[in-house]
Amino acid sequence: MNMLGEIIDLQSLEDSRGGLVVAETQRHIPFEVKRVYWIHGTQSGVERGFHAHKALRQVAVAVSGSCYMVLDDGIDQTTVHLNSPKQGVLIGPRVWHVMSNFSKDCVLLVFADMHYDELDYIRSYDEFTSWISK
Ligand code: T46
Repeated sequence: MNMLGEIIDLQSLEDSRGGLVVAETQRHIPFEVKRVYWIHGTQSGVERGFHAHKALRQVAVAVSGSCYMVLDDGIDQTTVHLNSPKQGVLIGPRVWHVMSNFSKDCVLLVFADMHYDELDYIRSYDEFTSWISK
């Protein structure tokens, strides 16, 4: 069982030309990556997420800009400030999550261990709390 809001340090290489960040499967990303997507151009004041996944495991990295993510496992809640291209947050299954306060330049890159499947989403908080208590 992973810690709620576990931060993953990626490999960061910097020289006089700038930075290069590496995310390798098993070394930094604790699963085989099946899908990568990114969220960009989020308007000011917009909140996203408001769901949990039944089985999906993900790592989210703000490769540009910043945003906040609230993670809630039904018992504990934690807030993570994603503001570095060198770190990601692990979003386990059975974790309700909400992203907010996106900076204008925020690009939130997400590594996922399954292809997209809407049936894996729980998009109602009431359904989430009753599902995790089963
Ligand atoms: C998550 C957080 C961090 C697809 O068709 N394929 C995909 O791979 C994804 C990720 C989404 N979609 C569709 C589903 C919706 O019709 O794109 C639309 C927007 O997705 P959603 O409203 O779920 O976006 P967010 O920002 O609320 O959540 C996303 C991911 O969907 C979710 O898995 O954990 O980012």
